[in-house]
Amino acid sequence: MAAEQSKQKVIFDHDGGVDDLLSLMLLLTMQHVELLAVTITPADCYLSDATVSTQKILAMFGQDHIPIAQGRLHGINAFPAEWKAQPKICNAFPDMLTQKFNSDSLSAKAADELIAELLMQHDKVSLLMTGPCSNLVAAIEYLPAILPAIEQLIWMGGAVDVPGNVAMHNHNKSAEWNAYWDPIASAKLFTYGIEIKLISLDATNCLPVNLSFLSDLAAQKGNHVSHLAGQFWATTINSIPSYEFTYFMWDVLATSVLALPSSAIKFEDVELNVLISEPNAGQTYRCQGSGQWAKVATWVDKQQVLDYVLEQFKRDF
Ligand code: AGV
Ligand code: CA
Repeated sequence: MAAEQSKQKVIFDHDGGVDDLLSLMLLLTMQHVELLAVTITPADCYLSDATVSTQKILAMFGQDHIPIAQGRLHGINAFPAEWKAQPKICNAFPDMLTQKFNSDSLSAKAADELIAELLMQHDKVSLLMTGPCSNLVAAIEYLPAILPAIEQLIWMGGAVDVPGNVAMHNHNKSAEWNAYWDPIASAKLFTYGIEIKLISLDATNCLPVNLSFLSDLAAQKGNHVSHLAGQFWATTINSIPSYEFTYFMWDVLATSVLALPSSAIKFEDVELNVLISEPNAGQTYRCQGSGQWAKVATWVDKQQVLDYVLEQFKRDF
């Protein structure tokens, strides 16, 4: 019990992409984390696929008592259908097909309701979000009293001093997709005074998935988790030939922030605001006086992140 109390409490909200699933695996390797729940945003995925993947990964790590809740909110700007379908293949790998899971762990509550409920019951909770922020924003709008329970929010989202990755007819590429999906929620997120660590494209751009890293991971494929992670990452190598050609370790970097030493990542305090109208919807920009201060990751020790991921995936569960 005493050991449990000293653990870092985390609620993880993801949106079912391949790197969201890898992030869940990485999170489950972290001995210092007590995972309170996993909630799913139906953004860069199909909700049913993402739910099964989540249930099976939790079961694989012997953690299938952890509650899961599905999001009921949909952003204004849908993800391309090809991207949403991409993680489907993860559920088709033999290790995933044969994995049993606990269907009781799927909560009858919606994601925003479960987040609100848990933040009423716990304090000093870290939120890790690797998709859009709509579930959290809805929870706060419904119950602002939960705000003091949030110790920090680590969010993979935004692009501050670098171009975004939204390439749509109504956009000028100034935004990152998680912030663009629901730009109104993204703008609200920076009004509550939450301690936000923003893992934006500024930091993730240095971590493309490449064969050198995958070779290092393959060298430890005798380990079950490394083997499955290698298969998941392999599906991103022929990154969907629409809009963009490189798959990055976006969410995996954000997840690593829970464990990386301060020497491995630099944050800059930036006053930020979010635009909500096209062609800039979801753009996270530096402002003066009208925004909220956030810690934006500006530099990461790339090798330290990769070494950490390799080390964690080497462990047996
Ligand atoms: O913008 C990065 C976010 C991350 O949370 N997602 C993918 C990651 O899960 C959207 C995204 C950007 N480019 C993509 C994305 C691509 N080429 N394929 C799939 N998703
Ligand atoms: Ca994601």
